[in-house]
Order: sequence, then structure tokens, then C-alpha cells
Amino acid sequence: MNKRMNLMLTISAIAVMGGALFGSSFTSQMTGAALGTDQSALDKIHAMGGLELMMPAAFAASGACDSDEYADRTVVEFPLTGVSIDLPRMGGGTFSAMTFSEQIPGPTLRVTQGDVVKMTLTVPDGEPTPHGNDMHASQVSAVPTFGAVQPGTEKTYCYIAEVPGVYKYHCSGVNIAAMDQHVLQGMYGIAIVDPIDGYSKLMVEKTTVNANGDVARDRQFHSGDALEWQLQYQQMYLTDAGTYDATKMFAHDTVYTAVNGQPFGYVPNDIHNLLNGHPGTNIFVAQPWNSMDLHQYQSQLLFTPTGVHNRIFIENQGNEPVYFHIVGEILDRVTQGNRVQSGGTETWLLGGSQNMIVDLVFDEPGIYAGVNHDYAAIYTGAATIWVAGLPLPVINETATALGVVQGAVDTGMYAGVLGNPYDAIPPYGEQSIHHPAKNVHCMCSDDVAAAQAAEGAVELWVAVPAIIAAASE
Ligand SMILES: [Cu+2]
Repeated sequence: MNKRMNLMLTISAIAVMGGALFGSSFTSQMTGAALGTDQSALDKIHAMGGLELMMPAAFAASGACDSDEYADRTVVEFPLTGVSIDLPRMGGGTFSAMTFSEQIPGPTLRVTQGDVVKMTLTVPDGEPTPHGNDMHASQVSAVPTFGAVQPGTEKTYCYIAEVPGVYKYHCSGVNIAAMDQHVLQGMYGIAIVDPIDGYSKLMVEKTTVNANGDVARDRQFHSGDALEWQLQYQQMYLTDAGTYDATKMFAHDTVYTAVNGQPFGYVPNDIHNLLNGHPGTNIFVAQPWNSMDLHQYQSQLLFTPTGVHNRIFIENQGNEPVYFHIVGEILDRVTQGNRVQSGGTETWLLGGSQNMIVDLVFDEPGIYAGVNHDYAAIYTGAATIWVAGLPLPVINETATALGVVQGAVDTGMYAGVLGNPYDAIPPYGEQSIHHPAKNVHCMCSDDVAAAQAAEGAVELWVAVPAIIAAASE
């Protein structure tokens, strides 16, 4: 990893040091005193590799894919691979990630209410542990459907996505043993179930001064079509060596707060510094993933025009509450299960494994920070920067000089030149406004990053230096 990363992040370094004081292991944590349970029972659970619930034969068909109910429905296949890999950690070095399909979060599934989901989890030969997949969008018997899939085997189950909304899916560990480790080291993702009759138009509260000189309400409406985002929050509990630290988990002692698998993954980087006339520096308080040589792990910004309906799918994959707030904005609408929960609210609370859809319009050009408004979360990684409109005159001038400004002007956002990060964008649905371009970005293997590029996402670490070189000739 890049040396520059070691220089940043005093705050996270303090968090790591604080965590080290507890120094312990998973085994020592699993004591009767810590869990308030009988030690011998826990030993038995470990010895048998998890909780193997005995099930009546009647349940054995749960999740079967040959149901008559599925005959006239759309069947959407959702293949996943459960695999352990090393991925870079903030501050340098790697951590022992567990992933669905070599990326954190796992791939997003998008279906329409009433579709049949056909999920297949494959665990390759040689993978050191079994995995399972518990999909919250389903309503099937947890046992045996979500049970462990052994290395060298695969398992398929089907269900009807009956209720619209955003739903977590996550590894169920080895029949729930070590589930915390598997999930918090990265085995989670979301399913988006679009409402069968579509997303509602959005009402935004405004006021105006009318012809009589009186201040009056001016409710503005936007169609259900929206520029879409996905944000998933998670705590990381790591030892200095990058392995899972259960002691920190039980103590709720967060090392990093990841958004889409990466703490501070959506903040400015050296490309923006370069365009802004400050190459090789840090213009934001925390730029841990600054350098272009980080490739897919370089942080990227989220770009949106002003006056456009944004729809953000948010899931709390972690262990702490998420107090979701966008600094400088008001959440125009909050929805769960296609039922509006709130509107015109500053912050909305998500407990663990809870989701929402936030709709909002950025009103004026500028810089906005989406945060978990828990200060421990903000300073450990839960800060996500949107740039609305084209508010940065120096970058505008530089882009003009490079001859690439027209793309930004045409789209009303810098994504017209730089694209938006691939992993912050869900698969497109019928009411998605398409982003003008995507850039390669993910907490993922090089193979996954290459697949993004093959789909047309821009490798900015290649493209930007090439544009600058061409302009200087
Ligand atoms: Cu797993």
C-alpha cells in the first residue's frame, strides 16, 4: 500500500491503539461471563460447528425452486461465491476479508416486487470455511434454507420478493457460528425490490414570494425517476494484523466505520487536488485513499446536478445505529417498504440491519457530506462527500484548459468528466436516471475492478494522467 496512507488518519490510529489495549482473542471472549450463558453449552456449539437445529421433514422443501407458484413469474438468478481474500485496509497493509464474489459489499440484486429470486451460493474447493446466505428479502424457513454450504459445494434456494424496499443479505456463518466474523469482515450486500407500481413522485417543500408580496408555500414536485445511489454502513473490528477482533466487537469498540466496505471511500483524491492546483497534497481533513496508484481503492467523490431527484438506498449492515444526515441538506422523504416514514427531516435513524430509501433534491451548488451523525462514526470513516452542480471555479477552469469541460457542463455535474464511482451506483431499474459515466471503484479484487472497466467504467488513474499529458503537448 501507499506510504502516504500511513501519514493520514491520526484519528483512526488512535482508535487502533485504543482497541489494542483490550487485546484478546475470540476464544477468550467466548466465556460464560461475557455472554451470560453456560460455558459447556457454548463448547458444544463450537464442537459441532454451529447450531444445527433438527428439523421436521416437512421443512425440507423450504426454498425449493420447483413451486407451481413460480410458473408465471419472472425468475431472476442471483449467483454468489463465498470466498476469503485479503484486501487493503486504511492506514496501510491488508485485512483478512470474507466476501461474496470478491467484493465488499457483495453484488446488489435488483428485482421487481413479485419476482422470484433464485439464489445460488457456491463455496469453492479449498475455501477454509463454509458460508451461508440469509436474505432478508425472503420469507422462508431459516432452517435449512440459510444453512452452511460446505467448500466444494453449492446451494440454491428460491423465494418470491413480496415486499418492496431495500433488504440486507448476509453470510449466516457456519450455521450461525462465527456469523459476526463473516459479516463484519465483509459478507453482506443488499437486494432492492422495486415497488410493482413504481416509485412515487417526490414533493419538496419550498416557499415563494407571490405577486402580492406575501410569502407563500410553493410545493415542488419531481417525477419518480431519480439519479440513484447505494450506501451500506458497517463497523470494522480489526487486530493490528488485520484479522477479526471479537473483543472489540463485543465492546462495540469500532476501529473503522466503512461505507460500502471502505472508510472515507468517497472523499477528494489526488485527481481533484491536481485539477484544483494542489497535486500531492491533502485538501480535505482526511484523504487516506489519496494516491492514483491505489487504483480501484482510490477514494472518489459523488457528483450530482442541482434540482434533480436523488434516490439513495441505505442499509445499516453494522453493529451500531446509523443517524443518517447530509450536512447542508434536509432529507425530503424517507421510505421503507414503499411506505413513507418521514419527510422534511434533518436526520433519520437506522438500527442494525435496517434500511431506508432517502429521496432528496440538492438545492444549490456546493459540497455536502453524508454522515452517520455519531461523531465516533464520522471520524472513523462515515463521511461521504457529494459535490452538487459545478461549484469549483478552479476545477472548471482547469477542465476548460484540458478541453474536457463540455461533458461536465452538459450534465451539470463533474461526473460528466470524471464519472461516478461504480460501487455507489445500484444496478439500473426502470425509473433510474443513468449516470453520465462510471469510474472504477470498489473494495474488491483486481478481477472485479477489471470487470467494471470491461463494462465501460473509467480507470481514472489511467485516464486523467493521459488527458493531462495530451493537453500539455
Ligand atoms: Cu461466510
